[in-house]
Amino acid sequence: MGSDHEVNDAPANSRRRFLGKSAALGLAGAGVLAGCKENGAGAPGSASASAAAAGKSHGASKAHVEPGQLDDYYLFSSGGHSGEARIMGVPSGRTLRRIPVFNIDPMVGWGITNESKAIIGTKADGSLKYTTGDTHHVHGSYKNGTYDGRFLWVNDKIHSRLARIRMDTMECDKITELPNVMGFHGTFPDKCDPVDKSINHTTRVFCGAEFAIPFPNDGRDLDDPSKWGSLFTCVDAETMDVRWQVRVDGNMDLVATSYDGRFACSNQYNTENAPDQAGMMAAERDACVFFDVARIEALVKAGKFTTIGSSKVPVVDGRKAANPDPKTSVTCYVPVGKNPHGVNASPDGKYMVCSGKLSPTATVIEVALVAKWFDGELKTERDAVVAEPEIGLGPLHTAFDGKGNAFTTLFLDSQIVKWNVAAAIAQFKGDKSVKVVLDRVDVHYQPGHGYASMGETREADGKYFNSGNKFSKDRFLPVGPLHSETEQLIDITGDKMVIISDHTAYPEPHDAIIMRRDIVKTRQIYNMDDFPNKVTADNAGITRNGNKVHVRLMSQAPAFSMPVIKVKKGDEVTITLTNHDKVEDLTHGCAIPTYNINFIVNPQETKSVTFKADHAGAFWMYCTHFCHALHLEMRSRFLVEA
Ligand code: CUK
Ligand code: CUA
Ligand code: CA
Repeated sequence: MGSDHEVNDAPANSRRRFLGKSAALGLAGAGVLAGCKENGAGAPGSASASAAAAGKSHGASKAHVEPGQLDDYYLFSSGGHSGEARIMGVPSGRTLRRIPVFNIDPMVGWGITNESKAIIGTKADGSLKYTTGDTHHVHGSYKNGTYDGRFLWVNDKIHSRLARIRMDTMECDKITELPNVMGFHGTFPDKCDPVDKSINHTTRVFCGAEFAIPFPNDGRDLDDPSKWGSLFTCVDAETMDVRWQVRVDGNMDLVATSYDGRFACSNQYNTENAPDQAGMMAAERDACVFFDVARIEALVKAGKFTTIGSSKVPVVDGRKAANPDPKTSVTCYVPVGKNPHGVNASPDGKYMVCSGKLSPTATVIEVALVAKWFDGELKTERDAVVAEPEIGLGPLHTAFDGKGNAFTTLFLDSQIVKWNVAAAIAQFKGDKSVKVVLDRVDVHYQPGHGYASMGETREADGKYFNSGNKFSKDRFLPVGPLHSETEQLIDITGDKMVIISDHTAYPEPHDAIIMRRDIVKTRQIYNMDDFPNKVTADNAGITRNGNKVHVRLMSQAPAFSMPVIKVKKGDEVTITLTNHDKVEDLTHGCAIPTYNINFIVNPQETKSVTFKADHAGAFWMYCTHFCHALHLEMRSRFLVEA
């Protein structure tokens, strides 16, 4: 096949140097990507494809979870521009749940019920402020350097919102819109407090903004992008209020946090601060910016901040010009490869790895050396870099196995490369005898995020790596011009990576985490008393206040508590429904034709909807969720008098 992507062919990369500007521009071009199918690695029949096929027969049993058996891990995934988050089982790849967050989901009634609308946010007229979202990164709350199973956070890149999902119910309970930023992309919770070491759990969530905008963005400075800027934001993990922001030089992309709590950091691909693509690729190096959290908060406490527009959030200046002395600086810009992508913390807490994207390298930054720079003991920021191995073309994201090895997705090479961090450091020091790249495996095709089981915790266990591929091309039955994405699960327990299964993903997941199942403790049913508006036999029925009608309804299989509900045209109707069934998994639905009402209530749960009764007639309010042999008969007459 004439492929130069041989498995284990480390030297193949040595002849590829940094991508030139024109080649890099081609990155975005369809030609380059389309070419992968015909000529690229892993095309059907190539050596590497047969290697993958061989792996399949070997691995099929490893990914197979017998009927009735449970997976060992949960996979919590972003859903991209679907606006949702998702839960899958690992290793089976079974889809377990979709969690609506920034999108509307009639299955559960997200964006339809009053309760979910209040979380998403409404305009003065009660309609939703936004109905779209773009989720990229899901991360869990930490305790002692590993997941504690309390919360997940997920970003919305379109409208710069951070959402929290409570893991006992796997539902979004808060959404915060970040002020004065655009393109909120990377997010990561802290792992402990930078000052008070007794606080060894997540209390802050950090958010990086990709796009520069005018401050405030009210129509000023439209023709002068040199005045635009980006802010790094800290959100309180409990209250979800925005605590502070930092103005930076350049932009931010992905975010990572150190295990000691001192730093958050973000890779920057636009240190040039350019408004156009050519300008964003002008510099040979970009940076990974480190934030000293305690110093930022000391400045906020001392009142050394500004505010922007109508926002009251303190904004600290983290630009280089405002921070000439490392000993007092709040930021440290460590030079890394050209236009880097992900930044990931190694599970031993020692390193941050920035993937090169337009450079065929990964940059390894030692956290302790960054701390030395902040103490004034390091000559240059670059001295914090302890390795920069060449690993392949288009490195995007790196995961770890907890045994000293890193696994990086290579977007252009359509490969996962396994490399050893200690060997890379030795090589950087001048040892030419070490083998840095240990293995390569072709994936299908163009991987974006890759993540390992428990890989972003101190409990990284080196069992599975999932490659989130952006193109599936020929991997699945064709379903029209829009393809499914391919998620490929890789067994990383041995020296060689083995692809053990393909599963599909609706476009388009970015990052995800793989969490051991014993950490996740969900409720079986809701607690009725958690809902202040619960409906019981004491308050059920209809009450009227002027033209406001409140229908308090109960469901218990196979019936709603009222067979007939009569209102008048023009009434503002609120229906509050409490599900009195206590049996696990016994969900009822409530749909009203013409009125666009559709939601469910799980056992012991209460939800409400409010709408205007503007059509006279008879409407069957029916149960949508198959609940009983008399499910089809579970309906009431909603009558609207003319
Ligand atoms: S990003 Cu999509 S593959 Cu939004 Cu984390 Cu890198
Ligand atoms: Cu209740 Cu179907
Ligand atoms: Ca750049």
